[in-house]
Amino acid sequence: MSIDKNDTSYDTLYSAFKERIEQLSKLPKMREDASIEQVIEENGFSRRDFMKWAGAVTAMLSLPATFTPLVADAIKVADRLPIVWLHMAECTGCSESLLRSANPSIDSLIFDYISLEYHETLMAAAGWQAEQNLEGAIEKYKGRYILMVEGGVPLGNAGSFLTIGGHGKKGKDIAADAAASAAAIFAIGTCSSFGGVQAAVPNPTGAVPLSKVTSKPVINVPGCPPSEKNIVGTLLHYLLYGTLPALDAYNRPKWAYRLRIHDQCERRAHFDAGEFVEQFGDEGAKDGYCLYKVGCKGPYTFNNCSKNKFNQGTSWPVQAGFGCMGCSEPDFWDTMGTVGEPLKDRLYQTVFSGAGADATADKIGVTLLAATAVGVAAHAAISAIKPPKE
Ligand code: FSX
Ligand code: SF4
Ligand code: F3S
Repeated sequence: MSIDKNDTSYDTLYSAFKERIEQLSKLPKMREDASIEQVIEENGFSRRDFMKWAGAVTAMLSLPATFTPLVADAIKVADRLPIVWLHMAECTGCSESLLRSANPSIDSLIFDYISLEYHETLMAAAGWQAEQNLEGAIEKYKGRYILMVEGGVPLGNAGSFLTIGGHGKKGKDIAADAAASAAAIFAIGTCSSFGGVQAAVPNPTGAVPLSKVTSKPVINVPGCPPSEKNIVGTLLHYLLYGTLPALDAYNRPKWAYRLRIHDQCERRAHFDAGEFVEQFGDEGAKDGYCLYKVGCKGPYTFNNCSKNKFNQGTSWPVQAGFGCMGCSEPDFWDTMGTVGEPLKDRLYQTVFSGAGADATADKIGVTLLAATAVGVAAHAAISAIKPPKE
């Protein structure tokens, strides 16, 4: 049964998911050593923890709670989808956000469990063997594997950056060839989605988003790094639906990126009341006031960080008291102004405005952001008539 996007009834969706999980479960198991339940249990999580996690992911994907057992079942067949993970120009923070933790979360364990057929940070192979592994995985799982790419693709200097392997293949060609035979393509992190830090002015390596080296659809999962939940959730969504998710104007899954940081922020009441941190360490900071005046870019940024958080769900930038830097927006290094200072009424413009934008309600164009800027400026003005908290 394929999922009819016009039939939104949950009964139909439930049956379609069930059928898809059954189909996937018939594919060869790629991990013979252990089931995901075993892996989770061995790492100190109970079945109750696992179901609680599945319930949270179900809600995150905007599905009703009755779908929780299905989400849990989907995880059990997650090893049936082979994954090729490439590193382009980046800091490996995206992989690190999932993998390098003393106490792995359920998301990290799942990431570890899925069939990573090729991942340069994790695999033992090097040189010729690594190159062969990649070519072998692409050939063996042609049209079936999911391609996840971390990092921008440098096109400068005739694309000679990231030339690796025995055949001296260029990074841009490795990415383009892997994309050509993939069933689905996910750009993991802001670098892969939008170019990221290396694409910041003056962009010495000519770094571009992954979508510039393939004509196939690319789902962007930005954030520098993205949360582990948004990475695993994107995979799960594909597992369940078998199709690409609804996307916003920048090809980000709407289930994760449709709302602004500012609209889901625990400090929002202080913003509305005109109560701002005036400088780091002041009394307002101690009382958890709004961070807008010390540079929070939450009003211009679309992401679900306050819900998912980082470091095993312990905190996120605003909770930590620094504010949002806009890391899931295109070209945030260049367009979000000075760190620690507000954008005020400056218009937020990106090279993507118009080019990649569609005409949906989530058009993150100048109009919306200009309106936001006015709203922000008006609220910030309230604090001018309220004495700052000493
Ligand atoms: Fe780093 Fe990933 Fe930032 Fe980029 O993350 S955390 S520079 S988004 O590609 O490794
Ligand atoms: Fe939260 Fe930042 Fe918005 Fe203030 S400006 S309410 S800290 S997102
Ligand atoms: Fe990035 Fe802002 Fe979230 S800086 S991690 S989008 S709070």
